[in-house]
Amino acid sequence: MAYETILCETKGRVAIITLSRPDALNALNTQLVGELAEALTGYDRDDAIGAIVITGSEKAFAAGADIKEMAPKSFMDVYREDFAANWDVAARCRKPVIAAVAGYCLGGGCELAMQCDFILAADTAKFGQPEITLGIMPGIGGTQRLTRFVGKSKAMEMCLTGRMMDAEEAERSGLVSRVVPAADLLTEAEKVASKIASLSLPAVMMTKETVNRAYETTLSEGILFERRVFHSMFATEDQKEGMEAFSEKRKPNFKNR
Ligand code: CO8
Repeated sequence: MAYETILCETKGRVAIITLSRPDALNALNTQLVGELAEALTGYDRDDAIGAIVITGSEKAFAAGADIKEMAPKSFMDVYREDFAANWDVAARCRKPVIAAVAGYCLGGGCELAMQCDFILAADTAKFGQPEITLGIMPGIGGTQRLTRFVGKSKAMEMCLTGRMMDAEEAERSGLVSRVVPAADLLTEAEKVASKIASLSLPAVMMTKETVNRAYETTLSEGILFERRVFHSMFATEDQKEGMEAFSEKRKPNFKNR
């Protein structure tokens, strides 16, 4: 499938989607989000893919939603079309999605990265929710997800002032899993994605679903959900294979069943 605003490639069982609107620092517009949704849905359905990486350029993961596209819209326009209602494209993916972030990761770009399962940051990454400086606020989950990641104080300061957080502060605050030198970002992202993609896909998907449950429910309900899913894993061939391989001191040969 030929896209105009993203580039797609696969390496083994890893799919890599690169946001590509270089003239607009990868700002998210309707076309880009549509193409991203289509690519992600395709990879989610593709048995040959075990993990997905979303990345941008050296200068920007994405500098936000496209301000020029949004500027002329009226309240009635955004309300009637329910603008951005389906922009939770990465959050909807059932396979693991890793954001590999270098440079600006702002507004809708930061919200997209936070929809991913974890963020790997280059030491050049800068995170922020600058919408307030445009007279608006985050609109695709930023007020909610950022607060869960970094706590109220930091989230409030960032959303109310537009202050950017550098990679080191983002790691210290729990927004990103790791910071790596910019030159190694993609290699590291591919490495971690291919590690995940080498494991049992049903176990990976069930684990992702269960960790995400922690954001939606109480501790006791979450633990019950975890136990039910854990029990169900004993119905998979991969559980038998994984445990037999351990006993036989060999590498497991997962069949993703
Ligand atoms: N939208 C459109 N174009 C953009 C955007 C953007 N978000 N960001 C950068 N660009 C364009 C610039 O206009 C410029 O284009 P041109 O060369 O044609 O003038 C080009 O990209 C390069 O940008 P700069 O020249 O500004 O590059 P600098 O290195 O000088 O600055 C910055 C980089 C600091 C990142 C700067 O570009 C900037 O401040 N960008 C805007 C950041 C921002 O405010 N982001 C938030 C956008 S609002 C948002 O994300 C809302 C999400 C919720 C939407 C859903 C609502 C329901």
